[in-house]
Amino acid sequence: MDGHGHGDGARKLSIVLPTYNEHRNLREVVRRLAELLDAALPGGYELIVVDDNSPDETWALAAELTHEFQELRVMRRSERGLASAVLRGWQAARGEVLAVLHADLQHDPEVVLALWNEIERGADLAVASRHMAGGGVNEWALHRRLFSRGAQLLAMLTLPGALGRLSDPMSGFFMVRRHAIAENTMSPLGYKVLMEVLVRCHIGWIAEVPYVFRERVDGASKITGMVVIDFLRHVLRLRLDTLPVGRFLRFCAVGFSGVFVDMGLLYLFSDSHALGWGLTRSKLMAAECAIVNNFLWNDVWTFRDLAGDQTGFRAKLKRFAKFNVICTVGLALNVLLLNAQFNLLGMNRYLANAIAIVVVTLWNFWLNTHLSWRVAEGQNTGRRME
Ligand SMILES: Nc1nc2c(ncn2[C@@H]2O[C@H](COP(=O)(O)OP(=O)(O)O)[C@@H](O)[C@H]2O)c(=O)[nH]1
Ligand SMILES: [Mg+2]
Repeated sequence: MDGHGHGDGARKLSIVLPTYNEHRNLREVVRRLAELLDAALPGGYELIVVDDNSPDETWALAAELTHEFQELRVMRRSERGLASAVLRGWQAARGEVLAVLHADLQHDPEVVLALWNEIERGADLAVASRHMAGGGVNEWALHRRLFSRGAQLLAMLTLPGALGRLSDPMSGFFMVRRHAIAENTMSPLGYKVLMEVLVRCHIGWIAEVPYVFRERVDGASKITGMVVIDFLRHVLRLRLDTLPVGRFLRFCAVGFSGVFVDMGLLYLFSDSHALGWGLTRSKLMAAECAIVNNFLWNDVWTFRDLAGDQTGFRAKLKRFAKFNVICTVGLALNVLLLNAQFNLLGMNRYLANAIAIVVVTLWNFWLNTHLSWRVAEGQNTGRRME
C-alpha cells in the first residue's frame, strides 16, 4: 500500500464501509457513525463507502448521502470481493488509523469508540471480538456456530503464530494504524482481510474489545459456497507465502555439513590406522561432535536473527541443550520410522531411509524453530513468524 494520509485533508481515522446490496441499511449505519464521531472526533474522521456496483444501487444512495454527511466519500468499483474492497478503500483513505465496519448493522457502530480508545492507548491493532467475555453472536443456529468455529480452528492450526495471538482472528471489525501495515504487499482473497493484516504485517500491540454480532435485520448475507472455497485458498496461500524457505535451506545445508563431520570423525576414532576405538563408542562421539557443529552453525547463521535476541552464555547453553535433545529424539525417530516402513510395510530400505530422513529433518527444523530458538513471548513485542 502506498502512504497517503498526510498533507491535505489528513484525518485521524478512516472507516471503510464495504457494501454490496446494502441499500436498506446504509443510511442508518452512516447516520449512527456520523453522530458518534462528530461528537468524539469532530473533523478528524472520514467514512468511505466502497461499493462493488451493487444491483440495488447502494452506490447511488451513498452518493446522495454525501450531501447530508460532510465526512462521507464513495467509491464504486467494477470488481467484486469484500477483502479487496476494504484494501481499496484504505488505499484511498487519508487517515492515520484505518478501520473496517460492515454496513449491515451487524457490527454495532458504538463499538467503534471502544476500538478507538484502544488505539489512543497505544495499540497498533484493535479488534472487535465475539469470543471474549462480553462478546458473542446473537441467536446463531448450532450448525452456524460449529461452522464458524471449525473454520477458525483450521486457520489457527495452519497459521498458529499469527492467528493465535487473539481470541477472534476471524473478526471483520477492527482498526489498525496505517504505519503498521503500510510497507506490506497484501494479496486479499475472499472475506477475511484481518488474516492478511495479522499474517503479513508486523503488528506489535494487539488489543481486543468485546462485541455482540447482531442479527441481520435487512438485506441478505453474501456468504456463498464460493466464500468457503476462497477461505480455504486464502489460508493455504498465506501459509505458503510465509513459509521460512530460506531458513529451512540454511538448516539443511548445516545438516549436510554435519554428515561430513560425523563421517570424518568416525574414521578418526574407529579406524585401525587412527585411534582404533570400538565402533559404538566412536559413532556416539562422532554424532555428538556433529551435533555441536550443527548447533554452532545454526546459531550464528540459520537462526542468527532469533539468537541475537537472546544474548549471554547461559541462554546459548540452554539453546544447545534443547537442540541436543531434539536431535537425539530425532535420531530415535529416524530408526523407528526406518524399521516400521521396512518391516511393517515391506518398503525398499533406501526409499524408507530417504523418507525417514525427510520426515526427521522437518521434525528437527520445526521443533528447533519453536523450542530451541524461540523468542520468549515478550510484552507485546509480537515477533512475526517468518
Ligand atoms: N464492496 C463489497 N462489499 C461486500 C461484498 N460482499 C459483502 N460485502 C459487504 O460486506 C459486509 C459483510 O457481508 P455479509 O454478507 O453481511 O457477511 P456476513 O455478515 O458474514 O454474512 C456487508 O456490508 C456487505 O455488504 C463484496 O463483494 N464487495
Ligand atoms: Mg453481515
